[in-house]
Amino acid sequence: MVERTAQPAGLGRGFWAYTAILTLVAIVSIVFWYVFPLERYLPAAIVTARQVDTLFRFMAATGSALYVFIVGYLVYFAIVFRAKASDAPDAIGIQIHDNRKLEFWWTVIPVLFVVLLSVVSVRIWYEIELEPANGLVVEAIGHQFYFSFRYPQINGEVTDEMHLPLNVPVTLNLTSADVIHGFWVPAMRLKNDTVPGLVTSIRFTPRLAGRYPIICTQFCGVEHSEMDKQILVIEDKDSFDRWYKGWQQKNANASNALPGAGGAAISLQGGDAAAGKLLFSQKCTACHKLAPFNQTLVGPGLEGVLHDSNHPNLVNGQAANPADVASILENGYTGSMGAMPSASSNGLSPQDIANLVAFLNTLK
Ligand code: HEC
Ligand SMILES: [Cu+2]
Repeated sequence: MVERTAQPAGLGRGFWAYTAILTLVAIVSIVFWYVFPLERYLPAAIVTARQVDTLFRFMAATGSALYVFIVGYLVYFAIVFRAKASDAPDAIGIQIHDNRKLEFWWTVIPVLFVVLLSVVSVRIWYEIELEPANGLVVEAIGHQFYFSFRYPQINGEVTDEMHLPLNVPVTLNLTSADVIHGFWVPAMRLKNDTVPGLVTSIRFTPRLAGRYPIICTQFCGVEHSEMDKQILVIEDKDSFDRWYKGWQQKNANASNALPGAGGAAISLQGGDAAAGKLLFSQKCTACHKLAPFNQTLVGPGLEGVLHDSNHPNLVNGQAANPADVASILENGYTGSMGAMPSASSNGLSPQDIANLVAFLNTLK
């Protein structure tokens, strides 16, 4: 086998003409991505959607230009340096190694490109993160197979459309009642998974009224494909207020009422400690040990939650009695340790809560 260091071999007669054509095609593809009317096909529903589009255009343009050159030269060399009919059947091409100049440039150019890409992405990510955190706080909870929404001052859950007022900053807290789902509104260009037992948030400000599909992006079970039917409605303040009042009335007596909203307290009669023990192992052990209070996992140890004279009060300052524990299970509580999910995020029925409290009451 003949090996030799690369020689400035002839590139073929048409090489520079071909390079000129590739350059032209690359320029056209770059211009294409910068003039393409993205928003005609996918409206920019929130303030930072356009930043994401800027990143998309940049990546699509540079990606297309690279593609044109790489595939272009691949095809060119395959044709120009193909085996000749006169070559012996077992002939191999000239074996070449080491070309300092080439190796230098094919290292430096991609590195510069990746650095540029990360600078552009980090700047855009920063702008998205800087979105104001105040304003309206809404929860979206993934279920098999729909999303439900909770709003301050609306009892229970909103289960069809999600409404948001124009130009009001929103913090959307995401979690799941069963398996992992993905909350995605393409028109917002924002997406996040909803994970059971975990609350994550995305922040944004709606800027364009309209109706936009919400899509689940994690394969979450047999009816996953049905999770593209719900709509995010962005509308002016008046329409939003009307919708909001409508749900306040509709849900006035919803079973998982928020504290102080006049909802009935959960009946703890007939709590089944054995059923509660099983449920505890399924829904609570990710965050709680059956150990003394100070043995924290995510939340405190719960062994003595109802019978520990060292801890007469619950984390929310209420006395440690069954009714107040039930209230924490129902409404959730966010304190110094983090977020204890509410019954709707944990998927607990009133009977489940009664069973859990009966179980916790047996621990001493
Ligand atoms: C995602 C983690 C998480 C899950 C899941 C979770 N909890 Fe909690 N829980 C917490 C955190 C964190 C706290 C403390 C909140 C604080 O004060 O910061 C807490 C507090 C509590 C308290 C009050 C304890 C006290 O001493 O005041 C009780 C009772 C409780 N959880 C019961 C449960 C039960 C029952 C379940 C299962 C249905 C459960 N939790 C599931 C995180 C969790
Ligand atoms: Cu899903």
